[in-house]
Amino acid sequence: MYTQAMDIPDAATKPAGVSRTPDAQDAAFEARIDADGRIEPQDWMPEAYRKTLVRQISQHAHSEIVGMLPEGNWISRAPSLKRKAILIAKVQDEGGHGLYLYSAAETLGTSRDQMLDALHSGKAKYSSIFNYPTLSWADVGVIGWLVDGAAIMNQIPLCRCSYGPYARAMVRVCKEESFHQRQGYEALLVMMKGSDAQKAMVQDAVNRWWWKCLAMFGPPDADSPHSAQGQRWGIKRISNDELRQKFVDATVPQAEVLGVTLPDPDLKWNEDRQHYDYGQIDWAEFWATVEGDGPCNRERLATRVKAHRDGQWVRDAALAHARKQQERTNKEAA
Ligand code: BYC
Repeated sequence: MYTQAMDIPDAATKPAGVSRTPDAQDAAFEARIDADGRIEPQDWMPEAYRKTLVRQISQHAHSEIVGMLPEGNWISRAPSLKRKAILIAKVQDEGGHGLYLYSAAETLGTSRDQMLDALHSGKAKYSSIFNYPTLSWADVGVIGWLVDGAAIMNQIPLCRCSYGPYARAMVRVCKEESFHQRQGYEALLVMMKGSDAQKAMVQDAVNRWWWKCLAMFGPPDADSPHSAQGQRWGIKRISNDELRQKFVDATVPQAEVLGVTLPDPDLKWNEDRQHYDYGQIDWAEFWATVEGDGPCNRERLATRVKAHRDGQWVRDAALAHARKQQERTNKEAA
């Protein structure tokens, strides 16, 4: 899909037979970025740009794969066949997103094995949000509404990321995330028309997930080591704080329609700013979770490592099949 073999060099790559000096390569890259152009796998790029993308795209891929676990827990306990079918489709989509993203990261010269080793050894990060438990069926609806809602807010600007394969993968991912968000919100709307116990279950889930979703956007801009350079390179288009604010502004009216309270006494419309003000996020708790000490970090990682080990026979069988096919082709060609 991302093969470079047939690509014709263009403005930012060296013309055939002409070797560019490092300064000229750098200038061509910067000019392309300044012109809001796309960088493709065959283009020269600074090592720091490549590393930043490998870090972000692989963390994003890990988040999609680990993100299958909290909701996957509920597939066998979904309250109806309809909800079960929707949930299976959603969790399967997340798996697909992980695979596109691993493929996009591979175009930067890293291997799937290297990325998975980093995840399984605890070196690589994945989104903090997936280290919290899903305690009731309402959590599945709230993950769709708030977690996928936050994910879309963060990911729409990534469709314009300067790195082509990542930007293109994000277009499809965002379309699917939009379905995920709607199915979650619709499931909650149905519950909020139900019994008092169902309404209480939704409110409890909102109370537990709200603050974690705000933290998902990453540290405040002033404490975000990668933001300035990420924005300079056109990888990040909108800052962590700006996206968080957009998410709050979009979600408050949705909560009103749903009939739930967002658990923040400081949440109020600010006429001067034309935005909602909101309270303090617990950053100590966020960092503890990111560093491996959240309620489910160990369980999530252990589940992924076991799944990978249990899948070894599938990888072995696929390789044996590919070898056999190759031998047959070679024999026929001989
Ligand atoms: N959790 O300088 P910063 C989904 C780390 S999956 C953990 O702001 P950056 C879904 C950050 O990595 C959603 N770590 O960094 C799936 C960095 O650490 P390192 C996943 C976090 O990269 C299933 C350090 O903090 N989405 O949609 O400029 C079901 C400093 O941060 C978090 C993506 O991955 C966090 N929340 O900005 C449902 C989107 N936040 O690497 C839904 C792509 C920050 O130096 N990624 N850190 O060790 C991004 O947009 C950016 O990487 C971030 C962080 C906004 C997340």
